[in-house]
Amino acid sequence: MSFNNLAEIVDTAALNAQAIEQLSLQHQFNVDESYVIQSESIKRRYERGEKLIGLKMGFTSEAKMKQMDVHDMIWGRLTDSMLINNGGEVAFDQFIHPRAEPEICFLIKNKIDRELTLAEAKNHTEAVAAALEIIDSRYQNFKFSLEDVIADNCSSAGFVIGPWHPHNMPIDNLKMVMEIDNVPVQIGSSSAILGNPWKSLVAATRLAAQYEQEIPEGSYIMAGAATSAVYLKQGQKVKAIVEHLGAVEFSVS
Ligand code: OOG
Ligand code: MG
Repeated sequence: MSFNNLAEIVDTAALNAQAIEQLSLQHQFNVDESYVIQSESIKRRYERGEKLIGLKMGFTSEAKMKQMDVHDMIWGRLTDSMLINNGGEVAFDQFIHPRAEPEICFLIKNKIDRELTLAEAKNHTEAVAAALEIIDSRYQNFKFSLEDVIADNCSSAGFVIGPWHPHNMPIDNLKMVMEIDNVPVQIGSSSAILGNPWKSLVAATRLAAQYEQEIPEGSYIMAGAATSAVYLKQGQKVKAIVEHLGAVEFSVS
């Protein structure tokens, strides 16, 4: 089966919210090839009119690597159809088995097309914010190999961004709490993200350059979750509160 066929399988699973068997059980592909499948599946979204609005990093914290038993950093693409307004509502039915996780998001000021140093990355950034990501692996039981999850655009399904703050405020050790229906379900620190979320942005510039994905001006870069992810149920209100960055929330209808 071609990479294009495999891309169609993951894309259709996402479109129909229908879980599929892990691709790697029937097909052999390496990490570079899994990024080809991802890019082909995202092309199908572009053909339906979706626009690239950012990138996401994954497995940038110990908590996430342990929870999913995947131990390499990954990156995926964010399109406009995944963006949820802060305080907005998402329909449970559009997902298979959604989970939420607390993150930090960067707003990119100038186009990036090469690996940046930490200082350069800061200069290319306009603002930082608290964020929540909704992940929804297209694979049965939320189980996958490294190659599977990359091919599936790193489980991307939705994201919400809180109020923006100047890029020069310290974000290396901020308390992060995720609440469901006002009850804390995850508590962590932004330092869980590679010791400092800025390092995740640097890694994003490296990986994007390696895979020839330009990061346009105005892109959102999600740094990866600071804690494990939590399964969502219909009717819930999900909120992340990040010290000095404020709150971000959505509800599931
Ligand atoms: C893969 C996505 C990982 C993160 O923030 O670490 C991720 C998954 O857990 O399904 O988004
Ligand atoms: Mg994430």
